[in-house]
Amino acid sequence: MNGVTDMNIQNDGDSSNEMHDGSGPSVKGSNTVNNAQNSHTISNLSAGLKSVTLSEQEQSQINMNAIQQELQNEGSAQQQSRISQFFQNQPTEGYTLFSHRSAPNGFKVAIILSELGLPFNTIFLDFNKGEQRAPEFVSINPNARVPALIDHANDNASIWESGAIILYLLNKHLKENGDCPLWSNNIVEQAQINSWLFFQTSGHAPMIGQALHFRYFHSCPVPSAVERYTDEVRRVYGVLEMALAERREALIMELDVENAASYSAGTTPLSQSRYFDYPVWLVGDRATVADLSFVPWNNVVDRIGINLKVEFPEVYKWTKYMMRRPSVIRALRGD
Ligand SMILES: N[C@@H](CCC(=O)N[C@@H](CS)C(=O)NCC(=O)O)C(=O)O
Repeated sequence: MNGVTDMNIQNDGDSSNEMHDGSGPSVKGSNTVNNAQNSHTISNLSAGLKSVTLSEQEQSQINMNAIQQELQNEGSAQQQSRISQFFQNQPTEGYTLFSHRSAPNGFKVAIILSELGLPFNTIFLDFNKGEQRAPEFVSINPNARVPALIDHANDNASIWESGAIILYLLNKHLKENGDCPLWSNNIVEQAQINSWLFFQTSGHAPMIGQALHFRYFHSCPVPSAVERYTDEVRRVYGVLEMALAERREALIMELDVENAASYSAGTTPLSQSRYFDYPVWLVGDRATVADLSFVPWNNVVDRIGINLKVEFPEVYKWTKYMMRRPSVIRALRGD
């Protein structure tokens, strides 16, 4: 932005007519830009601007800035109108999910909505246009990030933070149906599911997010940051791998009874069991939100150089099973 110093405007000391249009020089009273050559005089721009002389180059820069500002204003008016329009005329039923085309946290919620068979529409915000900072959106998510959800059938109740949204959907489903396939009626199991869910939202997603940031988007290379966050993601996957491997061992011992003794003695490797590729889940004997919340991030982790198939085979099998579920496929497609 052009400023007083750039334009070398001299203040005559009269501050009563200060003006600033945001795109050009800040000018006060009778200011003069001194340029020996190629200068001309602009007058009558405002009562406060009596005489300012500018070089042609400076003048064309000002014109360019003014045009850019106008285009920006136009763009932001359009963007606000899309979001404003929605908020002024909200649906009366179903859910609206605010997401972004490349935001795993948004797809996480879409997967749960889809799994529960709930009717929802997705508004994919345009971050380049700053739609996440539109006042109406910030009024439902003070953190100005996706995802956020509106439950139109419940007085347009709005919820933000992916974990909180998921818990809302589970509790509502449980209350209305007396049961929820992705959750549990048992409070101990609920706590176990929550442990994994909180681990996902606080330990898994942010570490991958930081690793991606330092690998691709940071303003300058910081190899130590790339290494630290990638290592931390590997540590997180180590925790998951161990938990799933324990579940696998328990399952094989339970179902492969005739070979259990040789597995225990270590004379036959577990990989020879016909249950070695059988699906296992973090809590209980079915997929819950503990498992499904990891899917969209597992789907992008190769971009930070982690090969799940090679490095974390149980995590890989687990992810593959979840990725085959029709509702997960639909949600990841953005349907
Ligand atoms: N802890 C939040 C994280 C939300 C978040 O960071 N969302 C990202 C996309 S995955 C976002 O909206 N970024 C927009 C921005 O940084 O302006 C959650 O799980 O909902």
